[in-house]
Amino acid sequence: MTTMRFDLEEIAFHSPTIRLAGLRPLVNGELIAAGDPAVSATEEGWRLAWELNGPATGAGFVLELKACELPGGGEGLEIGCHLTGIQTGTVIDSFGLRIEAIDNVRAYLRSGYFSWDGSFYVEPQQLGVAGADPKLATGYALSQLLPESGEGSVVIGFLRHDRFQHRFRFEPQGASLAVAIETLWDRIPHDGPLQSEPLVIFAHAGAEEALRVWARLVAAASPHPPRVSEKRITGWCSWYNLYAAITEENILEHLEAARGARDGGLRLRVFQIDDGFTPEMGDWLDVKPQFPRGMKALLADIEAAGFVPGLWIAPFLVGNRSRLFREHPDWVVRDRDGGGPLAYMTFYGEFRWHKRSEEYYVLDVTHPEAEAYIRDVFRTWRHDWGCRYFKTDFMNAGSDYGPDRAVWREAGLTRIEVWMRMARLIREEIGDALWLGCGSPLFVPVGLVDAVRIGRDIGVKWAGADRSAQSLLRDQTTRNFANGILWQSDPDCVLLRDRFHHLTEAQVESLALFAGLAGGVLMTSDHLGEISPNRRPLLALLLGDGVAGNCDFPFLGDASASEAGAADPLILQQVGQNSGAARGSMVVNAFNTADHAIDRRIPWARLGLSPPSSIRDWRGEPLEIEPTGLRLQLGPHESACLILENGSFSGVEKAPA
Ligand code: 9PG
Repeated sequence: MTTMRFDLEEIAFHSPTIRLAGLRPLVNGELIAAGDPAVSATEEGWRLAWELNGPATGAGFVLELKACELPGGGEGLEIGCHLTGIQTGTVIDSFGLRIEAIDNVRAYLRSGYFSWDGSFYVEPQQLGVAGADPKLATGYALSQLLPESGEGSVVIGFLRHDRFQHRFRFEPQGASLAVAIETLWDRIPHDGPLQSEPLVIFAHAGAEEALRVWARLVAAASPHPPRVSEKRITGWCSWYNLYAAITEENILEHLEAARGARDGGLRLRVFQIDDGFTPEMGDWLDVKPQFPRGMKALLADIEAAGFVPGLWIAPFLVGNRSRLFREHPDWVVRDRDGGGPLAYMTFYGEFRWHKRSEEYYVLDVTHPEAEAYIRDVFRTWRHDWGCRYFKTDFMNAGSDYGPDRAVWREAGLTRIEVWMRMARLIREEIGDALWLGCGSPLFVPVGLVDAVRIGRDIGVKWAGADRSAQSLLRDQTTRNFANGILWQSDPDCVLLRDRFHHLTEAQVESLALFAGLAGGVLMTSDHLGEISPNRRPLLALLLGDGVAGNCDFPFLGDASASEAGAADPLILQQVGQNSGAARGSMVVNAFNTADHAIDRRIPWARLGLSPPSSIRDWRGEPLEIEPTGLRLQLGPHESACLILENGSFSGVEKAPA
């Protein structure tokens, strides 16, 4: 059993591989402890107490440590972090713990706060490089440390996310790594003692499974139990084909096509109209003339066709040209600097995102009238218009700014308490409708949303940081662990059409397999009557029986298979099928993300398997079985999606890498 222990002499955490030493209190980003902590035993563990100086002279910083049981077995440590004796009126932006020396770290997980800001492993030496992306040095909610030598990982993360934002700042420290782990207190009033949410630290033999353990702890600590339904969210969304050029006519044409495909056996459930039907952000009850009958009649048509009708909204956004802003300029969040409206997004040039506004502000949900308005919007959409699937977008507009930047009508709330007002009211108004959070904090809405977008927008090209395939490859692997535990994960729509993109046949197929096999949200924007006969079976395979599932990325965080120091271009995905007709079979999808061909043999034990009795590709073509391992010969960006039969796969223990 892998355990994490605390060494009282050294004042350090020890996993079998990684040591974390040099603990220092941080208040408002500054190290303000005088000397070493006084250590004492408590009923449950230990108490470390520091006396503070600087602006907090007379105050104390306390860490309470105790053992905690991990779901699935094993023990970790739970850390409570407190400030005591801080004078009322002392403004606290943040406080937490700095760990000065983390040894034997090959890489750490930089976990982005919301859908679009990415989660990926960073090697500490990348931080020192001039011009390095500043995102590398800052993560949120949790981190994972992978050892330089030895196996397994260490996870450090907070248990609750519905009151504070938690920040991890990384810094190279000689040959080791330092991290500041802070609670963003956001200047809320206090009368002396300040307490953080519990932080856990534990060691684990695996990488992805370790992150799942954290997700289960978060699920258990959540004030609302996670909404994880058996039913997978599948369907059609207008954005990635029609974009903003939607009209009642072309929506109905796509509806007919979707109905035909569904009646032909494809498990399509939701039919969602994306951005483009409202004239301005904020004016959510107005509809463009392209929808002459309004949305209610159109949603009724969608319902009558047997789909769950869905709509897109960006509830925090208010365009400067909206009627809402013209009539209620006091309903938006103000910028502390200058007192004008805080601009979350600006479009001063030619590109104006198919609307008129130059600036987008943030709806101040702490204003009672603004709250009443946005409640009315959700209530009307749900109960009058008949919307039963909500894609709420740009949700990070409500979590990006703290009180150092933003002024809300009601003071004294953390940014996350403000965000949660919006999130709770949405769930209250939409009842049991389905809800996908997009551009959304990942862990704050656990128990409120049904699904979360886990990456950036899909595009029509392979390479690049934005609207390309490549960012999905990165974010889907590092965020897959939460799928089915905290919510269904949404890798964004899969592109299936034959024309109007810059992707090769191999790329389209690989990307569809990669997203679809994950078992969470699976939507497409393409015209379902125009899917070519050779892609249709692929979509049918991926949609399966409509039951939500999950997959493993068994090589996540593994450097042993890397080519010449670079990250391994081979992504391996495994789906166990322990139910129904597929009992005893296992799907292994091998995706060569490199620009060159690869030829590999993966030993069966590394896949946690014995040699199967048969292998066929997803089209049914049989493959030769090699006794030593799975032979993979893949062209650039090509995938092999293989179905392995054996009859005894369930419960096979994974061999160590
Ligand atoms: C609708 C889209 C889709 C998509 C979302 C989100 O800055 N921008 O101009 C910008 C445009 C679109 C966008 C993000 C940023 O994408 O992820 O699925 O719903 O909005 O406008």
